[in-house]
Amino acid sequence: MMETATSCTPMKPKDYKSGVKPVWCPGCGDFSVLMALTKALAEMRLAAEQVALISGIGCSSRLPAYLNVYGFHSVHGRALPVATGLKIARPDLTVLAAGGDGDGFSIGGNHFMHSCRRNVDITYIVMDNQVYGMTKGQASPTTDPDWDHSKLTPGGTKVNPYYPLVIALASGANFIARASSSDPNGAAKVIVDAIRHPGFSFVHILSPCITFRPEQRDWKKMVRPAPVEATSNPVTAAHRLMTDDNFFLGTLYKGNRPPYQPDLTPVIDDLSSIEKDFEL
Ligand SMILES: Cc1ncc(C[n+]2csc(CCOP(=O)(O)OP(=O)(O)O)c2C)c(N)n1
Ligand code: SF4
Repeated sequence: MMETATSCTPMKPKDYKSGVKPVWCPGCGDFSVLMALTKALAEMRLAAEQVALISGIGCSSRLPAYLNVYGFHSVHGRALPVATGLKIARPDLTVLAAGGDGDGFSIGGNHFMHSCRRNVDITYIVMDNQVYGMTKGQASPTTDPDWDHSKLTPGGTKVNPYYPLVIALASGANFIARASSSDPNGAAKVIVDAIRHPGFSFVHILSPCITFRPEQRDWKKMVRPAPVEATSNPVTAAHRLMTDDNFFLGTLYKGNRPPYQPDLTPVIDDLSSIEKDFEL
């Protein structure tokens, strides 16, 4: 994406905060994602009024309230269509979408695939904690089959998880990266890279839910930088993404597809002839 507007004066990460105190549980990974996002916006020197953040529903989707950029807390699974419409109508804005794994891959799964395919120039950040945090711990599409949450899924779901990075690549996303809330500086770098890359950029952030999945605190010991540079070859990327262990971090794929940005000039000014065709 081109940096279409920059602030006149450099802003500090804290200048992008709204002042609203997050209601997340102390220790939730989403705090670090908020920090990473403010660092990324400051690094790019984007004016707050040139950025819009659209979310769905969930703990992670509360993010827009905590930033002073334009924000819209939409409905469950619908962040991407709203963000797509906004970017098409206002190509001058830096448009970001954000949410959780339940929001983005379950109810919003169809929008995820088609947003990758459509390749509008937006950046989609998913805070994956492999659980529905806000609704108290149901399994999500990325939950392991044997995760045994006593009352809700005794013995586990026994259903294989979904691999969002593989789905993103197969559906046509133009940029794919993984970050971790345990490394906010690394996450900020990846977000900057994602915003700068044209087309649909998908940033998968491992962000533990310490309340319903306290064992995810160990993710910080498991994540590590990917041992290779990002590739632009989708075949190479497919092989890497299908064989990695979900803990390699960094920008993993950078494609070359031109973004979709339709011409907004009205094709027909006068609708009366169409109305006539449909007259009863
Ligand atoms: C149409 C609809 N269905 C279900 C819900 C209930 N609901 C609210 S948040 C949520 C799960 C959110 O999980 P996730 O996206 O993983 O985010 P997290 O809370 O873990 O950050 C659900 C099912 C809803 N708000 N709207
Ligand atoms: S329930 Fe989980 S995801 Fe939600 S705020 Fe608490 S730790 Fe974070």
